[in-house]
Amino acid sequence: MTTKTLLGIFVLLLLAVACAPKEAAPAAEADVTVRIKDFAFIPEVVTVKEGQTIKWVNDDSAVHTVEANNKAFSSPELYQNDAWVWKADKKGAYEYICGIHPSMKGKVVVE
Ligand SMILES: [Cu+2]
Repeated sequence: MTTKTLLGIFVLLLLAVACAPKEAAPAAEADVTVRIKDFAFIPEVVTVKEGQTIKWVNDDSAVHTVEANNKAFSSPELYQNDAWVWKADKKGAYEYICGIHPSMKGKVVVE
């Protein structure tokens, strides 16, 4: 085969890879998921190991946030179907609220 032929095959392969249908990027994976539903965090208390991740998913049409009382974590405003992930990289117990509806309470325990 000539260099030109090899180059042609290479370009075709590149095109094939570039044009292959891609799967939608999966939502960020997490070790534990907390659903935000009907103005509550479900489950209200989650326990993870140090270094694991927690994902909050807002199932409500209302906007919510996830804010640790000790400021260890704070999410942006989560609209319906939005998700937010926090990596629990330090042991401890973290009580949190929704900054918009402070009566919504939850707790993360990192072991
Ligand atoms: Cu809220």
